[in-house]
Amino acid sequence: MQPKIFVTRPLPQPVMELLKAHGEVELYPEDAPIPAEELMQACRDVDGLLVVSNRVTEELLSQAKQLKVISTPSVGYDNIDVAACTRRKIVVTNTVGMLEETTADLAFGLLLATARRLVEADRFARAGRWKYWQYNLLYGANVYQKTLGLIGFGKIGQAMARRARGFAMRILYSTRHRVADEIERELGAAYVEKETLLQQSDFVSLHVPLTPETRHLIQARDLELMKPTAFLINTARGPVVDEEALVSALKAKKLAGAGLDVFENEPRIHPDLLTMEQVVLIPHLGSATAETRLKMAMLAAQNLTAALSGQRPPNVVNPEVYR
Ligand code: 8YV
Repeated sequence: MQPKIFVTRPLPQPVMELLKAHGEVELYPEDAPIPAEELMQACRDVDGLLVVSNRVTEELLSQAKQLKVISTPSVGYDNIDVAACTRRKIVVTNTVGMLEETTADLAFGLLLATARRLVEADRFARAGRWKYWQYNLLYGANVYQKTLGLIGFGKIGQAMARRARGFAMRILYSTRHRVADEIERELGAAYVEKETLLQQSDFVSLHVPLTPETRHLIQARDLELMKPTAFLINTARGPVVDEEALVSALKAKKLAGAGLDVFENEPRIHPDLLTMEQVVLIPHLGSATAETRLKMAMLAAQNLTAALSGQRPPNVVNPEVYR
């Protein structure tokens, strides 16, 4: 009997074809989250689940007695209760290696847009407010030769460092596991404690996964340490920042601005952020290019079909299931 596969979003045709070659595929046809109850129903008799952004809870898993593999086309997997999957010997896979450069492009773009007020300037121009060239119109902040503080120094953090070198930036990083000397030398990055990084950086960019340890990693006391001229860039996960504290700090001018791709309660954006000129707000677009999304979806399908064929997929996030 062919394995049953459930896919929560329409994916590019070659990806769907690959899945169909390996099993009986059922698809939620909208590019929107499937309602939780419907997902639970759909998973009752499936062997493989390819899930985008929906939460995969213990409750869902308890109903999904046949499930052997869950594959997500993302690097983050905080939407999946991985510990509960491991207890049930369900393999969980992600798409590490596919989207880091694309996400770093966006993070650096957000940094530039925030520093140079690009979105505000666009709003100004479109509103017909540009009457004549002005010497002091829409001053921004220099990026060149400034200090960039990277919190989290995995693949995306390091890709940011490579971009920052082109801007002759001084690069600081803080992370749980300090990287090898060669990598520090190659990227010209100095390891410092988070407090030092916050105090010295002109731009603080977040590149950690969301885990219980990183939830609210940036709180009021951290924002307090930042320079009043500094900017916070978040393309990681919204809950890494205490959004209420960020709003208060921005209002009190404890920092100069923020570039945010992710939010604490997506897709809700804090209403006060919506009124602030010094923030750039974009809807979770880190990996959003056609090329990268295709590669992510393809790898997610390959991970899924490998596991269903009894092979060990290359991107297993819970290798304990094989012990
Ligand atoms: C995904 C992301 O597109 O990879 C991640 O962790 O945040 C994005 O690239 C998004 O999570 C949907 O799966």
